[in-house]
Amino acid sequence: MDGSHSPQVTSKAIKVILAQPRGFCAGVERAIDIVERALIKFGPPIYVRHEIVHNRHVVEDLRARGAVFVDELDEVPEGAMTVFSAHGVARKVEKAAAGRALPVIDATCPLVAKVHAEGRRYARQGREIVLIGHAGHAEVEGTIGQIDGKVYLVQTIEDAGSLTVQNPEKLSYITQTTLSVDDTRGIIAVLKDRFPAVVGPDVRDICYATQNRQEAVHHLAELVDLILVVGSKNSSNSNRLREIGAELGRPSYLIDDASHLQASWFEGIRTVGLTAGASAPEVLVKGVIEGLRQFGQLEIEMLAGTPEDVKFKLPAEVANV
Ligand code: 10D
Ligand code: SF4
Repeated sequence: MDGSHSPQVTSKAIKVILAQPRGFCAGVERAIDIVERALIKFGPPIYVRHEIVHNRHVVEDLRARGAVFVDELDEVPEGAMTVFSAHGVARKVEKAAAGRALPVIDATCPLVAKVHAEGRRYARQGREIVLIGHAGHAEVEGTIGQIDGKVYLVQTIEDAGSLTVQNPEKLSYITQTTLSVDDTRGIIAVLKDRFPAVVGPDVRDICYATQNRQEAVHHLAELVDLILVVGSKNSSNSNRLREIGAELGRPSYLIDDASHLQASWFEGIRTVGLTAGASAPEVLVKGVIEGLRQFGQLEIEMLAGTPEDVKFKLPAEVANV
């Protein structure tokens, strides 16, 4: 491909290497599909508690089509069709919806729900639970609120180093699905060192999509001078991709779309790595490629990466739309 049609093209050549896999995961595809199908089946407005996924463009697009995003259920009118976001909700939110007899479709990713179930299982075994994750994140609030019993939130190695628990012999841990695999391994190592009887899934709560996209950035960083991650500021998994690029010594930028590109980033840069978080649509990646043409003639290459064929079943309420 070349950019010979663009009047802004310079003679500089930039190689763009696309990470593989990148962009939408199966949980995000399913969550967006649920809202789209609910709009078709029930008609607007469809109320969505929290952003369905953490992507500005996805949210704006669905809003334009009749989705109404609310922070809390008390903003939902009586009887209105309500969708819970892919990040999951606390039990009290489910109960509040049931108490008001709101019709609900749950778009919680099955892999987030699996972590909820794992935490509940540990609680039934009489274990206290350490949740490794980020304070204030929707998934973390949902997971804590799905588990009866003591849950300690640990965000860093330092937190793990200073944690005190009631019974170290009955301790378990679970994790948020979108963490850095390397950081999480470090935190688990400290927990195991301090509480040898602790049980947990190692890093397997970090979902396949998160792990594959991180691995692809590791590979990308060996080949490029700079990394662009398409994703929104509040997207945990997208932030982790940018961080990994930076930790591997490559200037790395998290951008919502091509409008965020800055000319100064590309001075002296010959090779650009491009990836996208699990909530970022591919159309935005295409837009960024188009946007990059203003900085030079592009040569585009695609990395080989772990193939993904994960697909989750839709909830019964919208399965036959
Ligand atoms: O912030 P995040 O990475 O958890 O969410 P985002 O909506 O960006 O991506 C999908 C991931 C989900 C729903 C958590 F599993
Ligand atoms: Fe599910 Fe993983 Fe996607 Fe989160 S990032 S929605 S856990 S598949």
